[in-house]
Amino acid sequence: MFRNKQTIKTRFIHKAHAMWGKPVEELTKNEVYQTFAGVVREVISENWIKTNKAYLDRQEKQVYYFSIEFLLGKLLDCNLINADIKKVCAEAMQELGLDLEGILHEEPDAGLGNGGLGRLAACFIDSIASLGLPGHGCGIRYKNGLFTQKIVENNQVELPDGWLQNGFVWEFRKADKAVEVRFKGNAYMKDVDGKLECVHENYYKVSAVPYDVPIVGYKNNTVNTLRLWNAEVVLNSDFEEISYDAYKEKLRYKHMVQRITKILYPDDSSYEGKELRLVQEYFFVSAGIQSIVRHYKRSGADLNDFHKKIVIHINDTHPALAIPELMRILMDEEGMTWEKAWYITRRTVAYTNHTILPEALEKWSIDMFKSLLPRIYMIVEEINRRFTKEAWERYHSDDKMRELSILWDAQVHMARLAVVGSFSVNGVAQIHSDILKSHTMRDFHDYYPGKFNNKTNGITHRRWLIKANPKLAELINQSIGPEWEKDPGRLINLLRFKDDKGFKAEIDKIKRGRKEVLAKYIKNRYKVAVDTSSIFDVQIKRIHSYKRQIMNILNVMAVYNRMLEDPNTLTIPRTVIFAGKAAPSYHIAKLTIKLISKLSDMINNDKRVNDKLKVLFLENYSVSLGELLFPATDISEQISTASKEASGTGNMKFMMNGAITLGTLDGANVEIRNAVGDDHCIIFGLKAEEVLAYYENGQYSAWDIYNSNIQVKTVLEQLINGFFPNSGESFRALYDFLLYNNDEFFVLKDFDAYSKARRYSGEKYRDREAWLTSSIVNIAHSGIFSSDRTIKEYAEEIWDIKPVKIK
Ligand code: 4GP
Repeated sequence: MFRNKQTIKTRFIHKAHAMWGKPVEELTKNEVYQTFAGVVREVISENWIKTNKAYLDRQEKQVYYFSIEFLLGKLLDCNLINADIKKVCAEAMQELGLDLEGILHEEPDAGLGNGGLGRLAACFIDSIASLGLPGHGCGIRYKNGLFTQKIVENNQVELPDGWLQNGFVWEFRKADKAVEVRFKGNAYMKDVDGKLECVHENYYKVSAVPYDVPIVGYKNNTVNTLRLWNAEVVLNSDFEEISYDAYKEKLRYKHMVQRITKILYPDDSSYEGKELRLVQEYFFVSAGIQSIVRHYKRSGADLNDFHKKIVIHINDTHPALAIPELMRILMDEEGMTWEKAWYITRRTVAYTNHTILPEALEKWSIDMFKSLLPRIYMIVEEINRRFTKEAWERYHSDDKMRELSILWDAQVHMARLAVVGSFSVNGVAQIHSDILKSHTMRDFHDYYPGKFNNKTNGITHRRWLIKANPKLAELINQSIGPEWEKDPGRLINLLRFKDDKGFKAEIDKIKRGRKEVLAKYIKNRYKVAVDTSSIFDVQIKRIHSYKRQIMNILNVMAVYNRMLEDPNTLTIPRTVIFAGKAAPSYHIAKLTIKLISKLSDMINNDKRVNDKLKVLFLENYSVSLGELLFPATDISEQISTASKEASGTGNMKFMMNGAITLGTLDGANVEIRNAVGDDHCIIFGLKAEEVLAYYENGQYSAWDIYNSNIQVKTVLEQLINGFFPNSGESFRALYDFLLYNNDEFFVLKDFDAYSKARRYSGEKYRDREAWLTSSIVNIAHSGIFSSDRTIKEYAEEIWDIKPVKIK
């Protein structure tokens, strides 16, 4: 009933009166946004209620996707598109004298994630709902998202991201569904009438209050739930006595509780930081599982069938405590035996690994773990005792135990716990899954050969094409019809147009238009004029040594050097764009930003080159900035050291918007290359096997390259020889990292191949017709990288869940 223009207008006016006591003309921009989003929220709620009821009635199996990050970005536009009310809303707003595009801008980004893993979770819940699958997200309602990045005098500065300041329109606080989570204290087993029972006492309690966010499926009436947990104090009678000590204790407790959901990624360089992260992990996992079990029991189903009706998918190891927590609930609260509880748990939990970087594989000191979660520790110890006993009987080998034991070297190894306690372990691209099996988790793969599988990542084409690039989506609709929106594999039909002059001209025009939009943004914000006929060459992702932004910028330095000698070096002007955040305590990453920013100042102000070359570092990379950048890009930089990037998903967003990949055979680049063919992407550099072999045989020497390659030597020396004015010794650490640390990520080794690939990309771009064909071929093949394909595979091959139709 809300779906016609008149009702939307009437609702809007009433809501404005009720919320602000003002007529529409007097509303501020933000008030307009909140009012409008409030109306949309009402439209969505109807189907939300229906969906929940259908799930309860039908008792279909459901999946819960547990993730410590959900990098949602803005939701309003996507909700309008998915609920199929964008057009009617735009008209209604226009008749009220308001502009929908302006309203959409007002929404803050929900930046509850660092990067790939968090954005993947957001794409997944969108696809789950859009495929009509019964599935929900479970995470943390951080009061501050990832920091806001500013570049001040070439340095990254981190400011708090208070995204909740004006409230979050999409959340529904469900105070009646709060649960209690317990920390610390002591736990022991006690004989009660001949039966051992666990006693956990002297713990402190935290109230976990859910905030539910509706996740709207694409034109299918399904509305699933993302449940985000907030930590709150438990008003406890113990504190009622108002002595000074009690008051102090109360304040201390309050402070401790509020910290839990205050920030996204506490600095874990200190003990307190690490402990807080573990607190967060247990907090949301315990709350999530308690609420699932409670809901399940209320539905009247038999707990013995839990695994037949529920899947808990853990997005990396941050939620791996789901395993001992489910065991705890089934045994301590539901009275099951160990054997029964383990049988159910191992059939309920599935695990995705997202990285093979050793520093990212979570480990906790046993001392910390045990003191924070005494009962959970007892359970982990018992899981490990039983597992290692079995493994010992099979191998009788200390070497094997070192690789397999969950408890080793005074640490709890979370990935091992996740493998032992789950029924499925998957990597996120074929090459990554293969490396997991052959290297990182080789011994586990030998032990449980059937457990490992691959699910190549994907991205939601609704956000990354339909929303981010509406003109391209419209052109596709006109050319192959709208069926691809529900079945993105059909984008392949665009191949028909790969040599069609008229179609190519349209593609060219759309890209040009998006480059103009980006150029305008850059001009307004950075006062730099960029040439829209230059190649937009873009690397946007977290700043990390293995992603090798450093190789990109060193190449720009080399090009700059050459241009000063020969102004005709660059045949086609190029605009090199970077964006991405560095973790606050990651020194080398912050220096990389500084180097980019310094060089950008130099080049953009150097009249000798700046009509041909520009370099930009765009601040505060976010989902919304990505939506501006992906459609405007010509060249997608995917240059990680082969074997290191588990998948990448930015690579998919670029190709879907017609950019050409310039990359190594790493992560999903391999599958992109296989799909589009060598003529439509640019591949260079060491292969994963070669990189892994160097790590094993130790035969790489960065100094050899430095001494034999004059270009490499020159740019490295420029880091320390005063080439950058007023920089003193700033960049010596980068120089040392590349040389004295023997260039762990093979930047120097790949440097020449990369420079050649970049030069080749310029030549390729010059042949406009061929370039546009490549662009179309990329868009046509991008359907397989829709997260709908990925989620179908999860649903069929791991979760065993089926769509539920909502009338
Ligand atoms: C990322 C991986 O680095 C990236 O390759 C992958 O595409 C993404 O997960 C989603 O699977 N990992 C993380 C992380 O973001 O925090 O480990």
